[in-house]
Amino acid sequence: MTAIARMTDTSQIMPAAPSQIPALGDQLRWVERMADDDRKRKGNPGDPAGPSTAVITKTKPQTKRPNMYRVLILNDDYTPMEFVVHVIERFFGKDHEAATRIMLHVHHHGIGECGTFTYEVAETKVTQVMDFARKHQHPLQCVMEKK
Ligand code: TYC
Repeated sequence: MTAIARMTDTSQIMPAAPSQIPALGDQLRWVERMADDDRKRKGNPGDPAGPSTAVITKTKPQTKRPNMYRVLILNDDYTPMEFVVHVIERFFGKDHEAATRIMLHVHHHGIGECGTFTYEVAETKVTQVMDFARKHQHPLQCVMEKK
């Protein structure tokens, strides 16, 4: 409400009886005082937000960590070890030593992790590995698992 608008609420400024209407000087001082109150509440003219339009600023950062997925390969009796090493190098960016370590882990334990990715990247890796294994007629299996 502006100072001028508040003038219509005469109960705040004037006694009820018309015979006691304040002198013009008093009315002008009242208007000035009300305008001053408004400035204190709203800031100066040109300030974007007054009291009724205040926006509560969130302090919590609006960044969320994405769900992550492990991409795993499974052991089988037929896929050649060197093929598995090649797959791990080619699709998971591992050097020969790391790829060999992962392949041997899978060979001995039945399953092993090639990497951790967001959903769409993990899904793409699984598809690439499965397509590549099928193309070479190996039964190698690749799956993803939510962390
Ligand atoms: N067990 C396979 C062999 O003896 C090798 C192998 C390793 C296959 C890892 C799949 O994910 C695999 N030829």
